[in-house]
Amino acid sequence: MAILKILEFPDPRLRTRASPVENVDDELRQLIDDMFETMYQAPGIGLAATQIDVHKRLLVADVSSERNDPHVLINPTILQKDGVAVTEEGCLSVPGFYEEVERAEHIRVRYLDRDGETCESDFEGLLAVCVQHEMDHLEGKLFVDYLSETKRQRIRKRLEKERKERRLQTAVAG
Ligand code: GNR
Ligand code: NI
Repeated sequence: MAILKILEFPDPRLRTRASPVENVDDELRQLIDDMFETMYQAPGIGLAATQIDVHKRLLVADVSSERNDPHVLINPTILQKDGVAVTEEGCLSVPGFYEEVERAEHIRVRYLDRDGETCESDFEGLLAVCVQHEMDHLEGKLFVDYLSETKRQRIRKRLEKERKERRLQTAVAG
């Protein structure tokens, strides 16, 4: 198991469109386990492969408070969307910022599970929001893209400033 490094906005690699997974094998299952470990320790409710610089169509999620309801979706496609849900979203790739985003309330998704079996599931509530947020990552899209240009720029500038200060601090300490 391993904790993987999470890319942060505005890293251009977060804009990569992920490619379909061709083989659901032991190597992929190792990556899935590492993604869960990374998501749980962050802590986050979801993680897309894009965020750890792996550009494959793969996401993990667990929105339960007990952290015992893991979901793995490989090559997900949305079959149906219904209703509207507005949620205050955050993102491990945009640390410290939370903004309201409008998504579908219910979704039906087709995907492969960790055994490579085709599944269809209905998701609602926070899990539906999370799956849509993660599927956006696989398209190179971030929740900040739903905000105004002004808000997005403000977030980008603050994160760039924080990163610069962290670099200076490391240089002094090191
Ligand atoms: O941990 C996360 N919380 C969250 C809250 C509301 C809507 C979406 C999310 S996903 C996020 C983890 C993450 O960045 N996944 O890509
Ligand atoms: Ni995210």
